[in-house]
Amino acid sequence: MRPVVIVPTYNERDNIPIVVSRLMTIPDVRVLVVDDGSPDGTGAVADALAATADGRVSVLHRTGPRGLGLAYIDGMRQALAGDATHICQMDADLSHDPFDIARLLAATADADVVIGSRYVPGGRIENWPARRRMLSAFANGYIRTITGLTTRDSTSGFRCWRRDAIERLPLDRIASNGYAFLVELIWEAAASGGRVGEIPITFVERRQGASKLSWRVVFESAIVPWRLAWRSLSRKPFRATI
Ligand SMILES: Nc1nc2c(ncn2[C@@H]2O[C@H](COP(=O)(O)OP(=O)(O)O)[C@@H](O)[C@H]2O)c(=O)[nH]1
Ligand SMILES: [Mg+2]
Repeated sequence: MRPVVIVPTYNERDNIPIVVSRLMTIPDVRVLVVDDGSPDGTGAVADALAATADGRVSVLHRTGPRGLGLAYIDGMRQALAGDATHICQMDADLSHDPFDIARLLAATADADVVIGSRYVPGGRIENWPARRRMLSAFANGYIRTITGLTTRDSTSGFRCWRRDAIERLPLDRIASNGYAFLVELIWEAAASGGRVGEIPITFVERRQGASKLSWRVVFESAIVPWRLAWRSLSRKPFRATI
């Protein structure tokens, strides 16, 4: 296995050294930090980590428009240009336990993508206020109802993919830029017949830095499931023959 863990960062200066040093304890793991010109200097901190990591850490400095989805697409393209056999996604704020990467990778033996899930038996959330829990639970129910996805945690940013599953994704056609990107990607994987697995994780709310969840991003997340529902209708075979 030659896994690459993509870690998108925006103002994560205090968190990224801890995340990277924990990931380095997992054999064979390489890290790709994708920074969007963080004003707090996260990019330079990541460069310093890369300089002392024996080639296991690299940094992609994005200069285009900021966005979680755009950062991941550029990161995935860069990982695919190398020899990665598995590509993982993980937040930089220590909400995702780097040590869980080993479990996610092992589970890709039976799935094309494995989600670290808060909403399967054994999954947990620590330190989230009631309104954030409600928003997340509502969002996942909303997504399942509208799109027909059966995944319990489609908004989780903690996942490992087999390389071929990422190669099959239409990365140049992904429309969403914010957190809805995570949903769109899982939907595309499932719609093309991919096997989506979920294993329980404990998600711990960040202690350092601030969430980037904004009303613009929430609004996009409300719209995208309807677009995906439309996409699934327009892809049905009976439509294609008209
Ligand atoms: N490169 C990049 N990373 C981002 C952007 N927005 C959020 N992130 C990162 O995505 C991860 C999740 O964001 P976070 O604000 O913690 O979201 P929350 O956990 O849903 O509150 C963190 O590692 C952020 O630094 C962005 O526009 N560009
Ligand atoms: Mg977070």
